[in-house]
Amino acid sequence: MPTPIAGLSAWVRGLLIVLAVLLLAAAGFGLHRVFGPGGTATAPAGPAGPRTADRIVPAPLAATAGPGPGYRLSERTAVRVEGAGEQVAEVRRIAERLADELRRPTGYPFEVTDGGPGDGIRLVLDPALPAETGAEGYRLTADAEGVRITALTPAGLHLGTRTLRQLLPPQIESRVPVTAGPPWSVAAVSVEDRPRYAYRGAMLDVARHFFTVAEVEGFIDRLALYKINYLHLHLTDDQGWRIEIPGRPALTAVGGGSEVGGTPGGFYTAADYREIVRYAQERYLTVVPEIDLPGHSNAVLAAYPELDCTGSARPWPYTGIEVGFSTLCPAGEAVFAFTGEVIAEIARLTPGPYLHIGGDEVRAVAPEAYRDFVRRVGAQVLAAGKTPVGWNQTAPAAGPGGVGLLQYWDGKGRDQDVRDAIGRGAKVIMSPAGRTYLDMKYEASYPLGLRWAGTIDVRSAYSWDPDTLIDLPAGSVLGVEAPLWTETLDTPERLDLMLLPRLPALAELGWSPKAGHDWTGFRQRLAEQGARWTAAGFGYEKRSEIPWPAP
Ligand code: TNX
Repeated sequence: MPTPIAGLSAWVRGLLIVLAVLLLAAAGFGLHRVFGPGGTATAPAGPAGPRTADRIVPAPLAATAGPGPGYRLSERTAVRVEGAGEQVAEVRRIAERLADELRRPTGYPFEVTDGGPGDGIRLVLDPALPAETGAEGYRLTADAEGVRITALTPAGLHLGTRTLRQLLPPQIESRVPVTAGPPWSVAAVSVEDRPRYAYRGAMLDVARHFFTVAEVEGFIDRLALYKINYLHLHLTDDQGWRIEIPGRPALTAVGGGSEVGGTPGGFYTAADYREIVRYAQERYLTVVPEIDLPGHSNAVLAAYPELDCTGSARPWPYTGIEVGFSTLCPAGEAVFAFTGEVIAEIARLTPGPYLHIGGDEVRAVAPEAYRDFVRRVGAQVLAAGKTPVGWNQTAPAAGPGGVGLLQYWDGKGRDQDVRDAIGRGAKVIMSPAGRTYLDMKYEASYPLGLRWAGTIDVRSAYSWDPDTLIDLPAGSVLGVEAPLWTETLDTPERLDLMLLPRLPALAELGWSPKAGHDWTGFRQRLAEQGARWTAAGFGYEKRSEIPWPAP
């Protein structure tokens, strides 16, 4: 049957087809919201096409594909800093770091300049942005003229640059020149973004196995990709003490020299620790140091046996993985002199607002004595100018003058204690072991990790809501954290296998609006992160739940 256009001349037919294609393209690329509360993603462009905003992890608050071809980086692309006031120097440092990251794979010079006309990547501090943009929000637009990131703060600009990297092809993560690379293009887009929670953390246990400064910095690199803003370091435990304290040399001389399995361990000098803090800060992560008290303290008891008044110490070195046996003497001036010295030094070395005092799994002390101990140590932390953080067992000691922030990890019927503490003014970080513990196995047969809190595949790491997992008053959850305990993890390669791909699941719960959470879309976006990790030289576990593209 002849179609209605069959009778027209070939020329007119051609014109109609071109018009139809243009109309379809306009409908597809028109101001279409790809993410937003309850929004859905548009179909992703093919792997070779420019990367669109529907591929970002964690998903932004809102992203709109723009008209036109977007922006292509070239030899002439400059990074331009705009704004006035004292924060401009910091924006310049962000620009320098972005330029440096882009130079390595592309080979382009990426000159950093002040404002000026012309195309390029613009970082703009804009006090006229709406207040709801907040301390970490940003806007990013890309069109043929370039990329423009605006924010109220340098932190917001930095986070915008993390999104920009995800809008470029995966090879942009390469630390070495990419010779046969793709075009370095960003699709036309407009992104508006800010986090759901102020606290998005990950913890590394450097006590069960020690990790060097360079290895911790590598860990920070992985967190920074996903807008994680707190690094909690578990610095002390039964198997080792990992930070130098002046006046208490045996802590490291004795307690630093071993780890799980009996290998040599190690510790950080004050300079090492400051370097970790600096590296984290440069990537807008705040270090939260943890000194675990009064339990998990066998290394202290080995170094200073006079602090053991209950006879809880095991012979040193303790290289096993049992928990809950050791405790410092819960009372007496000698123990508080010790905790006071340690807290003062850690507070002195730490610019961030928090100091974690542990408080978990103390089986050898009666509840009253435990509560009084935690209160007193909490007061020492406050006197040192920091907010005390404790695992949820410290809830009875939380409130004014004591622990201000609880890290929720085990249910065990203690939820009411947490609610009571919230009633006294405490806030909560959600780290439920069965969802966020990155040392749990993916499945029972997985060779690494533990399984006391169950197995955690990527889907279960993603499919829960920090606000409602337990019944808490609205507004009491400050954020989320994924702890990585290292009883079974002794190399950075093994850390990677547990961290990736589960960390991005937690990062998205912490950053993206709840209404946009969607496993089907998330696993698609996560699949594309694999090529980024490979380009960056990061290992990951190729879980079959994720539709990784064929190599
Ligand atoms: C529980 S969670 C612990 C740690 C262990 C971890 C192993 C918490 C506060 N305590 O001491 O390393 O389980 O998964």
